[in-house]
Amino acid sequence: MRLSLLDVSKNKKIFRFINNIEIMATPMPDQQYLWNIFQGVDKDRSGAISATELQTALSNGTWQPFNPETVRLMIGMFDKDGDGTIGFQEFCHLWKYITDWLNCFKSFDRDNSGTIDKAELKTAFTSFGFRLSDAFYDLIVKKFDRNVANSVTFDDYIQICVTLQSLTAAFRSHDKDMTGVITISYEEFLIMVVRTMFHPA
Ligand SMILES: [Ca+2]
Ligand SMILES: [Ca+2]
Ligand SMILES: [Ca+2]
Repeated sequence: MRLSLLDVSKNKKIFRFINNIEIMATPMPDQQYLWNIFQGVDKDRSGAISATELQTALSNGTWQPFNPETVRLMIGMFDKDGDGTIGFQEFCHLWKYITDWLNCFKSFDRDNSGTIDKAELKTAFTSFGFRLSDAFYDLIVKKFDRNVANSVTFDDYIQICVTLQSLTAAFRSHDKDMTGVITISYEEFLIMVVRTMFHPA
């Protein structure tokens, strides 16, 4: 199987993405402030935040529930002790992660519509170092256009960015000679997708 995603010069720029996020990164607020938020999210006062509690607390700017895939993705990333929930220390890192993503989202939502349209998405991804065709952006917006408004909401935006980053990293791990083209077997392809796309419930 032959896959071509990015050329060499584009590949090198992917890491700028992380730098961009750092530029926009907010300083960590004090523990008391975060503790108050944590207690507000922990509705059943169990001392930990479940996927349901996190989903309820988060808003994508519409009346629709926050994308459960994005919630699962974030719990998977920040549940360091692996108990399936988010404890307070884990929450502090998660809170910062969400805030940084929100700042990133807002900075690319040029018309302040609360959603990212195709042109805004293209500007965002181009600044992250991706060079992708209009057909690709059409596909992404069509796939995530939940409100039939040709745009992407905050929760889906996180999922798109994180998934694309993971897939690009997986691609790069096969692209040893940095040509932007890889040759992989069917099973290697499946392994790449499963590792990237599927997260334990
Ligand atoms: Ca709880
Ligand atoms: Ca945990
Ligand atoms: Ca917008």
